[in-house]
Amino acid sequence: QKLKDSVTQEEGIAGDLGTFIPDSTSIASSIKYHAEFTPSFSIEQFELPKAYFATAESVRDTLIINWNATYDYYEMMNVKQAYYLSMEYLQGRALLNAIGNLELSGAYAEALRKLGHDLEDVARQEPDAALGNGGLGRLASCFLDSLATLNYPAWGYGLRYKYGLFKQHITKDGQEEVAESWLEMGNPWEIVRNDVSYPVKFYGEVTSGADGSKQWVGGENVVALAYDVPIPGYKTKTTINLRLWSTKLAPEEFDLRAFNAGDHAKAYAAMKNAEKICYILYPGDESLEGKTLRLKQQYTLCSASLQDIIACFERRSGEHVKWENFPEKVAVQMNDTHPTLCIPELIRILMDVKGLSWKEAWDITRRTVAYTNHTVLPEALEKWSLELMQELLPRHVEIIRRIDEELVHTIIAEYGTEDLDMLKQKLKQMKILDNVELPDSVAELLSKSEENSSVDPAEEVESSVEENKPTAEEDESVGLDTENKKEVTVDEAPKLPKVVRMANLCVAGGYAVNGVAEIHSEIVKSEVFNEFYKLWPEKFQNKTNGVTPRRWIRFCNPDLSKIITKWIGTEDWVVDTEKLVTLRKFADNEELQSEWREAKRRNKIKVASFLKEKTGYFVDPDAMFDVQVKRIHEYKRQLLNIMGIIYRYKKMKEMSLEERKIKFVPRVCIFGGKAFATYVQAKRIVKFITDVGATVNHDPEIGDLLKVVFVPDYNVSVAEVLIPGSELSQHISTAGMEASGTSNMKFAMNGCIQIGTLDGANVEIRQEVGEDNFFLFGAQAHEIAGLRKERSEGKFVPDPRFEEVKAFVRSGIFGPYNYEELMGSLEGNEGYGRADYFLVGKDFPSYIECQEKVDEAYRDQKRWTKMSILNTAGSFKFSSDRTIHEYARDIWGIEPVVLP
Ligand code: 4GP
Repeated sequence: QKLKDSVTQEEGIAGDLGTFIPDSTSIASSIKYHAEFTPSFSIEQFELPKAYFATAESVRDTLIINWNATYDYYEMMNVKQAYYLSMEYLQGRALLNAIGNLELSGAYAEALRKLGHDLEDVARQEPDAALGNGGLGRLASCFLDSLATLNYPAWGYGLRYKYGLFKQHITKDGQEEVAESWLEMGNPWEIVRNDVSYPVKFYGEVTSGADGSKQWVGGENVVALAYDVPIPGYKTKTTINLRLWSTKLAPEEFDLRAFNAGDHAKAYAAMKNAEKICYILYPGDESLEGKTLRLKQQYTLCSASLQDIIACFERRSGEHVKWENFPEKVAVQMNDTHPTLCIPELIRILMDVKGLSWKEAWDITRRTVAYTNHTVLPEALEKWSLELMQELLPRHVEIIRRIDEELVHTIIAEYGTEDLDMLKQKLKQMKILDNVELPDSVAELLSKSEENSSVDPAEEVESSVEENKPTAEEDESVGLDTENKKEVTVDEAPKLPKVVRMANLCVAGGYAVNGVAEIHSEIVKSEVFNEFYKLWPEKFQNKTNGVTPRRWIRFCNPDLSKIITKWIGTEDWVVDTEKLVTLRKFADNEELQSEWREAKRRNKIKVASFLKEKTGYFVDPDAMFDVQVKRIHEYKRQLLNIMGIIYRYKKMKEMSLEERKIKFVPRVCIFGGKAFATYVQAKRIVKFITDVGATVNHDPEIGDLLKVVFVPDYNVSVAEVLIPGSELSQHISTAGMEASGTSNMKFAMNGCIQIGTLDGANVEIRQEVGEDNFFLFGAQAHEIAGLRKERSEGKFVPDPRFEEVKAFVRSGIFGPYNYEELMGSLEGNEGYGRADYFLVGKDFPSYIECQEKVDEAYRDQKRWTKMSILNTAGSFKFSSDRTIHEYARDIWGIEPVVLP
């Protein structure tokens, strides 16, 4: 209070800091204060980097006040709280978002002007916090914004990677990865909590007490230290917490003796060994060391977070801790399978530390933990080597074996033993431990039928999506994570490795399992986890993704926001997106249309100057801006897009100038996205796109009729520039493969019209914006398996236009690089072996025909603008506020708590 009083007097702020609303004068003085006491900059200067830091620190002061108030209130009310565990958060920049949410943008702009700076220039100094790869990481960040805005008691937990997602440089050889050291200059948004740390153990052994209790002892011990990032809600005092763990050596583990004896390297190695856990997001895990590190990361997140959650529960419970009430106070959401170790870790703590029985601990866990699946790609469902896990986490493996045994008994109880073949199939598909001997009692029972059985027990039977995926022989590049696809040659994997199937553990241990769009949730039920769905239909849910309308319209597109507010008559749409529907009735209004087009044009001019700065290419703001930005992945089919562009280019070249102008609308085709460093095919695609750009953009015959630009280092901040200035956006994945997509939602909100397949959330977007306002093409999800079969039987006849494009590429027009691997992959040549698994050739004709319809619609600007308005109007469903309300209601059982 003393401190508060002194600050209050200093700054001339009267009364309670919590309700004080700063004006530009007090803000300017706070920025000046921080500029003076910001230790990392020289005193005399007040250049942009320093201005950014001082500004951020002054914002942080306000956040801390609200954050403390939120924390204290939750502590006092002891309400049920949700905890979102995610290995990824793609936060992007925080400054404009924070002051926007605090409704202080104007005051900050004014204060900085007084100090000689422009707010936008200052904001651009901030590095993106890219603690994630793509979709699921950005979703987590949108969720935090919605949770705070809607006053839900909830926290996020993650890891504080020293290096975020790599920076992408585009060179003449394609993509080059460079470490992203986002913490280099310090991070004004985090608060290190030296008083919040937990021990995390690896290796060691399990000992049994006389009473049967277990202790995990010895091994390697590190400390997880909390760094807190306050997350402000929009127009509310609620400021929740994102707690990121960083690891270090426990002080008592420092080998002073070795150091003093001159073995500095030994003492240093132990320190680095602890710290390296949080060095980078997605360490390469081709090597055993890499795999070990990744598993250590996952366990660190789970162990530290659960110890913290449990400590909070005990503290709030007071003297009488009733463990059976734990699920009434705590909901833990696992963002994909990466935090699966939460399940055995919660059981371990409850049993070994708190002394509960197996039955109690298992029951509590099954009522506490829920799981979101983000991908149907079978190669992305994590499997960990049992051997590695046994070594690193011996106690957890005991627990997992027990869960698996319970599961086996549940399956036997459900299906009986009459049809043993069927039972074996079920076990093979559902067991958590794969290729691991069954418990003795079960093995005996099943061995009776061995001779009659058609199932070879040694045969690897995967989940029922197996038939949809390339076999190991066809697919030389089966990787691990969807966004992180990497190439692994088949013979690197031992024949039938004993593995822990993390997704099966999630389904068995979680009380809810959800997909992220309607079609995806159906596939989850009917394919990915079909057997589990039959066993526990009540667990399965859909939660269609959403994005925060604050960052993704209100702040990134102020021009359009003003127009929306003017026509709707209120700014409430920022928290109540259903109000956007009102725009529908004005879609034909000429005045709105012209304002709408002007706003779009201003945003396009910003994009054009951004492209000039980043790539050197000049583009015409009057051309159509056609954008595909997302991770580079074969299933997302950037290859289809670029093949379509090449077709367009070739046709243009075959025509006279006049014909060309009549037939084609001028287009700027913009790509952006990162390829995982070891995903060779994705990197070839990047190189290919940039080479096509180099040829087309310098072709004097073509001029402004067609430009192809690859924006380097696509990230959240780049998206904030590109999306408002886009007109057509491409979401063209092979149907059934994109779980949801979230950029499709951002584009729709910003009035971009989509060209897309019936995949992921596209299906729902099309429903909401109306069929006439969505360019649909391509095969549907239910047709894909048949089409692949047709291909493999050699029955597929490619469209001559597709053949023409491939031949054109092979003619060498795009330079000396060998595109044979790419073109071959579309044909299934021996050696490249994918037989166009993603059906680029199949969808090509309908894609280019659909693109002709796009040109036609664009020529009629009234029609186009109407479609654009109707996209924004129809995007109301895709606010993450809606999604979070659904999670809160259907999965977590939490209620909003509004601070007094
Ligand atoms: C992504 C999915 O690929 C994307 O469709 C979805 O919108 C997003 O999650 C959020 O649910 N998956 C990943 C991943 O990011 O690593 O599997």
